[in-house]
Amino acid sequence: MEYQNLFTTVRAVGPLHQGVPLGKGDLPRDFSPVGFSPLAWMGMAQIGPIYLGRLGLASLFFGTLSFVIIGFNMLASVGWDPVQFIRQLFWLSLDPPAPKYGLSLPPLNDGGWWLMAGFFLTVSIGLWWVRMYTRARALGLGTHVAWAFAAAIWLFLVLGFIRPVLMGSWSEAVPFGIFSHLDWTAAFSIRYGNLFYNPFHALSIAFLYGSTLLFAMHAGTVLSCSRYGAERELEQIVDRGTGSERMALFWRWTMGFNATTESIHRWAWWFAVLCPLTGGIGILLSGTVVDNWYLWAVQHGVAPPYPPVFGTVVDPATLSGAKP
Ligand code: 07D
Repeated sequence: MEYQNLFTTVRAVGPLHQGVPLGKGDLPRDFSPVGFSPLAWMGMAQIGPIYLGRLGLASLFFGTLSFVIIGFNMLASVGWDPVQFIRQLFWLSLDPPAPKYGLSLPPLNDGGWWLMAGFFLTVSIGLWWVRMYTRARALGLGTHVAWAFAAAIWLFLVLGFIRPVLMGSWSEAVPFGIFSHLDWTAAFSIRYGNLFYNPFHALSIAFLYGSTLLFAMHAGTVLSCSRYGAERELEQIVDRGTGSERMALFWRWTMGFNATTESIHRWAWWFAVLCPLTGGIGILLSGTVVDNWYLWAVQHGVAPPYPPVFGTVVDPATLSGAKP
Protein backbone atom coordinates (compact mmCIF):
# COMPACT_ATOMS: atom_id res chain seq x y z
CA MET A 1 0.00 0.00 0.00
CA GLU A 2 1.52 3.32 -1.05
CA TYR A 3 1.36 6.46 1.05
CA GLN A 4 -0.60 9.49 -0.12
CA ASN A 5 1.68 12.41 -0.88
CA LEU A 6 1.36 16.16 -1.43
CA PHE A 7 0.28 15.73 -5.03
CA THR A 8 -2.85 13.79 -4.16
CA THR A 9 -6.06 15.46 -3.06
CA VAL A 10 -5.57 14.41 0.57
CA ARG A 11 -4.50 17.35 2.70
CA ALA A 12 -4.19 17.18 6.47
CA VAL A 13 -5.59 20.31 8.14
CA GLY A 14 -4.63 20.89 11.76
CA PRO A 15 -5.73 23.65 14.15
CA LEU A 16 -3.75 26.91 14.01
CA HIS A 17 -1.08 26.91 16.67
CA GLN A 18 1.36 29.30 18.36
CA GLY A 19 4.22 26.82 18.74
CA VAL A 20 6.05 25.78 21.90
CA PRO A 21 5.95 28.06 24.98
CA LEU A 22 8.45 30.94 25.02
CA GLY A 23 11.37 31.03 27.44
CA LYS A 24 12.04 33.49 30.27
CA GLY A 25 13.01 36.97 29.12
CA ASP A 26 11.47 36.50 25.65
CA LEU A 27 9.08 39.09 24.26
CA PRO A 28 5.63 37.88 23.09
CA ARG A 29 5.25 36.69 19.52
CA ASP A 30 3.81 39.14 16.97
CA PHE A 31 0.67 38.66 14.83
CA SER A 32 -1.96 35.98 15.41
CA PRO A 33 -1.63 32.98 13.10
CA VAL A 34 -3.93 32.81 10.06
CA GLY A 35 -4.66 29.85 7.83
CA PHE A 36 -4.25 30.32 4.06
CA SER A 37 -4.82 27.01 2.32
CA PRO A 38 -3.15 27.74 -1.12
CA LEU A 39 0.12 28.02 0.81
CA ALA A 40 -0.06 24.26 1.38
CA TRP A 41 1.21 23.83 -2.21
CA MET A 42 4.53 25.21 -1.01
CA GLY A 43 4.72 24.37 2.69
CA MET A 44 2.62 24.91 5.78
CA ALA A 45 -0.74 26.57 5.28
CA GLN A 46 -0.30 28.70 8.41
CA ILE A 47 1.15 32.23 8.31
CA GLY A 48 2.57 33.57 11.58
CA PRO A 49 3.10 34.16 14.37
CA ILE A 50 6.54 35.66 13.89
CA TYR A 51 9.02 36.24 16.69
CA LEU A 52 10.70 39.60 16.19
CA GLY A 53 11.96 40.32 19.69
CA ARG A 54 14.40 43.10 20.53
CA LEU A 55 17.15 41.86 18.21
CA GLY A 56 14.79 41.48 15.26
CA LEU A 57 13.33 44.93 15.78
CA ALA A 58 16.78 46.52 16.15
CA SER A 59 18.02 44.68 13.05
CA LEU A 60 15.04 45.85 10.98
CA PHE A 61 15.54 49.39 12.26
CA PHE A 62 19.21 49.56 11.17
CA GLY A 63 18.49 47.69 7.90
CA THR A 64 15.75 50.19 7.06
CA LEU A 65 18.03 53.09 7.95
CA SER A 66 20.69 51.77 5.56
CA PHE A 67 18.10 51.15 2.81
CA VAL A 68 16.68 54.66 3.22
CA ILE A 69 20.12 56.31 3.15
CA ILE A 70 20.96 54.45 -0.06
CA GLY A 71 17.55 55.24 -1.60
CA PHE A 72 17.59 58.96 -0.75
CA ASN A 73 21.15 59.37 -2.03
CA MET A 74 20.05 57.81 -5.31
CA LEU A 75 16.99 60.06 -5.42
CA ALA A 76 19.19 63.12 -4.76
CA SER A 77 21.49 62.05 -7.62
CA VAL A 78 18.59 62.47 -10.10
CA GLY A 79 17.55 65.88 -8.72
CA TRP A 80 14.78 64.38 -6.51
CA ASP A 81 12.77 63.42 -9.59
CA PRO A 82 10.76 60.23 -8.80
CA VAL A 83 10.23 59.41 -12.48
CA GLN A 84 13.95 59.52 -13.23
CA PHE A 85 14.56 57.56 -10.04
CA ILE A 86 12.47 54.67 -11.38
CA ARG A 87 13.79 55.02 -14.98
CA GLN A 88 17.43 55.05 -13.98
CA LEU A 89 17.21 52.86 -10.88
CA PHE A 90 19.45 50.09 -12.23
CA TRP A 91 22.18 52.64 -13.04
CA LEU A 92 22.00 54.65 -9.81
CA SER A 93 24.65 54.13 -7.16
CA LEU A 94 25.92 55.24 -3.77
CA ASP A 95 29.70 55.02 -4.10
CA PRO A 96 32.46 54.63 -1.51
CA PRO A 97 34.82 57.57 -0.88
CA ALA A 98 37.55 58.44 -3.40
CA PRO A 99 41.08 56.98 -2.86
CA LYS A 100 42.39 60.34 -1.57
CA TYR A 101 40.44 59.86 1.68
CA GLY A 102 42.16 56.57 2.56
CA LEU A 103 40.51 55.24 5.71
CA SER A 104 39.61 58.67 7.07
CA LEU A 105 36.09 60.03 7.51
CA PRO A 106 35.07 61.71 4.24
CA PRO A 107 32.48 64.51 3.85
CA LEU A 108 28.92 63.16 3.66
CA ASN A 109 28.47 63.89 -0.03
CA ASP A 110 31.84 62.43 -0.96
CA GLY A 111 31.47 58.90 0.42
CA GLY A 112 30.35 59.68 3.96
CA TRP A 113 26.81 58.48 3.26
CA TRP A 114 28.27 55.28 1.80
CA LEU A 115 30.28 54.71 4.98
CA MET A 116 27.23 55.34 7.16
CA ALA A 117 24.97 53.07 5.08
CA GLY A 118 27.62 50.32 5.19
CA PHE A 119 27.99 50.69 8.94
CA PHE A 120 24.25 50.45 9.57
CA LEU A 121 23.90 47.52 7.15
CA THR A 122 26.68 45.68 8.98
CA VAL A 123 25.03 46.37 12.35
CA SER A 124 21.72 45.14 10.95
CA ILE A 125 23.23 41.92 9.55
CA GLY A 126 25.17 41.35 12.80
CA LEU A 127 22.00 41.70 14.89
CA TRP A 128 20.13 39.37 12.54
CA TRP A 129 22.93 36.82 13.02
CA VAL A 130 22.64 37.01 16.83
CA ARG A 131 18.87 36.59 16.46
CA MET A 132 19.36 33.44 14.35
CA TYR A 133 21.71 32.10 17.01
CA THR A 134 19.53 32.90 20.03
CA ARG A 135 16.27 31.71 18.40
CA ALA A 136 17.93 28.38 17.54
CA ARG A 137 19.16 28.04 21.13
CA ALA A 138 15.72 29.00 22.50
CA LEU A 139 14.20 26.07 20.58
CA GLY A 140 16.91 23.65 21.70
CA LEU A 141 18.39 23.49 18.18
CA GLY A 142 22.02 23.34 17.13
CA THR A 143 23.39 26.56 15.64
CA HIS A 144 24.21 25.22 12.16
CA VAL A 145 22.08 27.81 10.33
CA ALA A 146 23.74 30.68 12.19
CA TRP A 147 27.23 29.39 11.32
CA ALA A 148 26.32 28.90 7.67
CA PHE A 149 25.01 32.49 7.65
CA ALA A 150 28.30 33.53 9.29
CA ALA A 151 30.17 32.12 6.28
CA ALA A 152 28.23 34.47 3.98
CA ILE A 153 28.81 37.36 6.39
CA TRP A 154 32.55 36.59 6.23
CA LEU A 155 32.55 37.21 2.45
CA PHE A 156 30.40 40.34 2.91
CA LEU A 157 32.87 41.70 5.51
CA VAL A 158 35.92 40.83 3.41
CA LEU A 159 34.46 42.69 0.42
CA GLY A 160 33.26 45.77 2.28
CA PHE A 161 35.47 46.06 5.36
CA ILE A 162 38.42 43.71 5.98
CA ARG A 163 40.10 44.00 2.57
CA PRO A 164 39.58 47.80 2.28
CA VAL A 165 41.16 48.19 5.74
CA LEU A 166 44.14 46.00 4.73
CA MET A 167 44.50 48.01 1.50
CA GLY A 168 44.29 51.24 3.51
CA SER A 169 41.34 52.75 1.64
CA TRP A 170 37.51 52.65 1.73
CA SER A 171 37.64 53.26 -2.03
CA GLU A 172 38.49 49.55 -2.45
CA ALA A 173 35.00 48.54 -1.25
CA VAL A 174 31.90 47.68 -3.27
CA PRO A 175 29.39 50.44 -4.20
CA PHE A 176 25.68 50.15 -3.35
CA GLY A 177 23.91 49.93 -6.68
CA ILE A 178 22.67 47.32 -9.11
CA PHE A 179 24.83 47.81 -12.20
CA SER A 180 27.56 49.62 -10.24
CA HIS A 181 28.29 46.55 -8.11
CA LEU A 182 28.38 44.41 -11.24
CA ASP A 183 30.80 46.87 -12.85
CA TRP A 184 32.88 46.78 -9.67
CA THR A 185 33.03 42.99 -9.90
CA ALA A 186 34.19 43.02 -13.53
CA ALA A 187 36.71 45.80 -12.83
CA PHE A 188 38.08 43.90 -9.82
CA SER A 189 38.65 40.83 -11.97
CA ILE A 190 40.48 42.83 -14.66
CA ARG A 191 42.51 44.85 -12.13
CA TYR A 192 43.88 41.65 -10.57
CA GLY A 193 44.72 39.93 -13.85
CA ASN A 194 41.51 37.86 -14.38
CA LEU A 195 39.90 36.28 -11.33
CA PHE A 196 39.47 32.95 -13.16
CA TYR A 197 43.18 32.34 -12.40
CA ASN A 198 42.60 32.90 -8.67
CA PRO A 199 42.47 29.32 -7.28
CA PHE A 200 40.15 30.36 -4.44
CA HIS A 201 37.67 31.82 -6.94
CA ALA A 202 37.85 28.45 -8.72
CA LEU A 203 37.29 26.58 -5.43
CA SER A 204 34.39 28.87 -4.58
CA ILE A 205 32.80 28.13 -7.99
CA ALA A 206 33.36 24.40 -7.45
CA PHE A 207 31.43 24.61 -4.18
CA LEU A 208 28.77 26.84 -5.75
CA TYR A 209 28.16 24.45 -8.64
CA GLY A 210 28.68 21.48 -6.30
CA SER A 211 25.96 22.83 -4.02
CA THR A 212 23.45 23.06 -6.86
CA LEU A 213 24.37 19.55 -8.02
CA LEU A 214 23.97 18.12 -4.51
CA PHE A 215 20.73 20.05 -4.05
CA ALA A 216 19.29 18.61 -7.25
CA MET A 217 20.48 15.08 -6.43
CA HIS A 218 19.08 15.22 -2.89
CA ALA A 219 15.79 16.85 -3.85
CA GLY A 220 15.34 14.52 -6.83
CA THR A 221 16.08 11.46 -4.73
CA VAL A 222 13.65 12.32 -1.93
CA LEU A 223 10.89 13.38 -4.34
CA SER A 224 11.33 10.23 -6.41
CA CYS A 225 10.57 8.23 -3.26
CA SER A 226 7.72 10.38 -1.94
CA ARG A 227 5.39 7.69 -3.34
CA TYR A 228 6.87 5.46 -0.62
CA GLY A 229 6.42 8.16 2.02
CA ALA A 230 10.15 8.92 2.02
CA GLU A 231 9.64 12.12 3.97
CA ARG A 232 7.94 10.19 6.84
CA GLU A 233 11.11 9.53 8.69
CA LEU A 234 10.35 7.08 11.49
CA GLU A 235 8.99 4.14 9.49
CA GLN A 236 11.65 4.80 6.90
CA ILE A 237 14.40 4.02 9.37
CA VAL A 238 12.97 0.85 10.89
CA ASP A 239 11.13 -0.86 8.00
CA ARG A 240 12.53 -2.82 5.03
CA GLY A 241 11.84 -1.83 1.43
CA THR A 242 11.15 1.78 2.34
CA GLY A 243 11.81 4.85 0.23
CA SER A 244 14.96 5.52 2.27
CA GLU A 245 16.37 2.09 1.58
CA ARG A 246 15.57 2.41 -2.14
CA MET A 247 17.26 5.85 -2.29
CA ALA A 248 20.44 4.40 -0.83
CA LEU A 249 20.32 1.42 -3.21
CA PHE A 250 19.72 3.68 -6.21
CA TRP A 251 22.92 5.60 -5.61
CA ARG A 252 24.94 2.53 -4.66
CA TRP A 253 23.84 0.90 -7.90
CA THR A 254 24.41 3.98 -10.07
CA MET A 255 27.68 5.32 -8.58
CA GLY A 256 28.84 2.68 -6.10
CA PHE A 257 28.44 4.89 -3.02
CA ASN A 258 25.51 6.27 -1.11
CA ALA A 259 25.23 9.03 1.45
CA THR A 260 22.94 8.40 4.39
CA THR A 261 19.84 10.43 5.17
CA GLU A 262 21.94 12.19 7.82
CA SER A 263 25.25 12.58 5.97
CA ILE A 264 23.67 14.10 2.86
CA HIS A 265 22.81 17.15 4.94
CA ARG A 266 26.40 17.40 6.17
CA TRP A 267 27.57 17.26 2.54
CA ALA A 268 25.11 20.03 1.64
CA TRP A 269 26.01 22.23 4.65
CA TRP A 270 29.76 22.02 3.98
CA PHE A 271 29.45 22.65 0.24
CA ALA A 272 27.28 25.71 0.84
CA VAL A 273 29.50 27.06 3.62
CA LEU A 274 32.75 26.51 1.74
CA CYS A 275 31.52 28.58 -1.22
CA PRO A 276 31.71 32.00 0.52
CA LEU A 277 34.48 30.82 2.88
CA THR A 278 36.94 30.05 0.07
CA GLY A 279 35.63 33.04 -1.89
CA GLY A 280 36.49 35.37 0.99
CA ILE A 281 40.04 33.99 1.10
CA GLY A 282 40.41 34.62 -2.64
CA ILE A 283 39.27 38.24 -2.35
CA LEU A 284 41.42 38.86 0.73
CA LEU A 285 44.55 37.72 -1.15
CA SER A 286 43.88 39.97 -4.18
CA GLY A 287 45.92 43.14 -4.00
CA THR A 288 47.29 42.27 -0.57
CA VAL A 289 49.40 39.22 -1.49
CA VAL A 290 48.86 38.69 -5.22
CA ASP A 291 48.65 41.57 -7.69
CA ASN A 292 48.01 39.70 -10.91
CA TRP A 293 46.40 36.23 -10.87
CA TYR A 294 47.30 35.46 -14.49
CA LEU A 295 50.99 36.12 -13.91
CA TRP A 296 50.72 34.19 -10.63
CA ALA A 297 49.26 31.22 -12.53
CA VAL A 298 52.01 31.36 -15.18
CA GLN A 299 54.67 31.57 -12.49
CA HIS A 300 53.25 28.51 -10.70
CA GLY A 301 52.80 26.42 -13.84
CA VAL A 302 48.98 26.59 -13.66
CA ALA A 303 48.55 28.54 -16.91
CA PRO A 304 50.79 28.45 -19.98
CA PRO A 305 52.49 31.71 -20.94
CA TYR A 306 51.28 33.41 -24.15
CA PRO A 307 53.22 32.23 -27.21
CA PRO A 308 56.24 34.48 -27.85
CA VAL A 309 54.74 35.83 -31.14
CA PHE A 310 53.35 38.80 -29.21
CA GLY A 311 56.63 39.45 -27.40
CA THR A 312 57.04 38.74 -23.70
CA VAL A 313 54.10 39.55 -21.43
CA VAL A 314 54.93 42.36 -19.03
CA ASP A 315 53.26 42.95 -15.73
CA PRO A 316 50.90 45.91 -16.43
CA ALA A 317 51.63 47.23 -12.92
CA THR A 318 55.23 47.95 -14.02
CA LEU A 319 54.18 50.09 -17.02
CA SER A 320 54.53 53.85 -16.86
CA GLY A 321 51.26 55.47 -15.86
CA ALA A 322 50.32 52.59 -13.57
CA LYS A 323 49.62 53.67 -10.01
CA PRO A 324 51.85 52.11 -7.31
C1 07D B 1 28.05 38.17 -2.11
C2 07D B 1 28.19 37.83 0.34
C3 07D B 1 27.27 37.55 1.45
C4 07D B 1 26.05 38.37 1.47
C5 07D B 1 25.38 38.70 2.59
C6 07D B 1 24.10 39.45 2.45
C7 07D B 1 22.50 42.48 1.65
C8 07D B 1 21.10 42.98 1.75
C9 07D B 1 19.68 44.95 1.76
C10 07D B 1 20.26 47.38 2.01
C11 07D B 1 27.22 35.31 -2.60
C12 07D B 1 24.27 40.93 2.46
C13 07D B 1 22.92 41.58 2.50
C14 07D B 1 23.39 42.97 0.56
C15 07D B 1 21.05 44.46 1.51
C16 07D B 1 19.34 46.20 2.00
C17 07D B 1 17.94 46.46 2.31
C18 07D B 1 27.53 35.92 -1.25
C19 07D B 1 27.89 37.21 -1.03
C20 07D B 1 25.83 38.31 3.96
N1 07D B 1 32.23 33.91 -11.11
N2 07D B 1 33.63 36.89 -8.81
C21 07D B 1 32.30 34.79 -6.90
C22 07D B 1 31.45 32.86 -10.73
C23 07D B 1 33.78 35.95 -12.82
C24 07D B 1 34.25 38.11 -9.13
C25 07D B 1 31.59 33.86 -6.03
C26 07D B 1 31.05 32.11 -11.88
C27 07D B 1 34.60 36.81 -13.69
C28 07D B 1 34.46 38.84 -7.90
C29 07D B 1 31.27 32.74 -6.91
C30 07D B 1 31.64 32.74 -13.00
C31 07D B 1 34.66 38.06 -12.94
C32 07D B 1 33.96 38.01 -6.89
C33 07D B 1 31.50 33.23 -8.26
C34 07D B 1 32.38 33.88 -12.49
C35 07D B 1 34.35 37.66 -11.58
C36 07D B 1 33.45 36.85 -7.48
C37 07D B 1 30.55 34.39 -5.10
C38 07D B 1 31.53 32.39 -14.43
C39 07D B 1 34.12 39.30 -13.46
C40 07D B 1 33.72 37.94 -5.49
C41 07D B 1 30.15 33.37 -4.05
C42 07D B 1 30.95 31.12 -14.87
C43 07D B 1 32.66 39.25 -13.62
C44 07D B 1 33.14 36.56 -5.18
C45 07D B 1 36.42 34.88 -4.84
C46 07D B 1 28.93 33.72 -3.23
C47 07D B 1 34.21 35.73 -4.52
C48 07D B 1 32.88 35.97 -6.54
C49 07D B 1 31.11 32.54 -9.40
C50 07D B 1 33.15 34.76 -13.24
C51 07D B 1 34.57 38.47 -10.45
C52 07D B 1 31.74 31.38 -6.64
C53 07D B 1 30.19 30.91 -11.79
C54 07D B 1 35.80 36.23 -14.19
C55 07D B 1 35.12 40.17 -7.81
N3 07D B 1 32.20 34.40 -8.23
N4 07D B 1 33.75 36.41 -11.58
O1 07D B 1 28.46 32.96 -2.43
O2 07D B 1 34.09 35.22 -3.45
O3 07D B 1 28.36 34.98 -3.35
O4 07D B 1 35.38 35.64 -5.28
O5 07D B 1 31.95 33.12 -15.29
O6 07D B 1 33.96 38.80 -4.63
MG1 07D B 1 33.07 35.31 -9.92
